[in-house]
Amino acid sequence: MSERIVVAAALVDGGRLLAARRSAPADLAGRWELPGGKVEAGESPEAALVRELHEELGVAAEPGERVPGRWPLRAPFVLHVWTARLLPGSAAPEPLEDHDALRWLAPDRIWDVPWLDQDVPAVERVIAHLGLG
Ligand code: 523
Repeated sequence: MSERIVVAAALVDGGRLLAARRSAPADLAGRWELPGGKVEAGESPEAALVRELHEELGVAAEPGERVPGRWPLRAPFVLHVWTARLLPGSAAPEPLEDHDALRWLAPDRIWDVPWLDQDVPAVERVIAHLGLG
């Protein structure tokens, strides 16, 4: 089966990184992730990122650049990460779907939350890429 990309956002505002706590499915609930979702057929990763952030968090966001790396999820999914920022005038993020809590993490707080196992190496790469911390 061919690979399917899940895009996730390193959404940064004022030097803090947004983390979202999953509310479903049961095996992922309570763990924290970089918010995002599956790229649909015919959709660019950037468009998927903007769509997912709008659906899940109610924000208007702009993708930046791809954070180098790819992290395998349950087959056939592979996680790709993009930087993103809120557009001027965007609503503040709210946990509308899939999440039940959000936190803006300052660099010295990033490891305070229990990230999904598969997000840990991605978050490490985000920190290095953005020079956070
Ligand atoms: N992950 C993951 N980390 C991460 C994301 C955004 C997603 O491990 N940062 C995993 C969780 C799911 C799969 O990727 O197993 C798909 O993510 P999901 O459920 O957020 O994708 P959606 O929102 O596109 O899913 P549905 O619309 O519910 O099909």
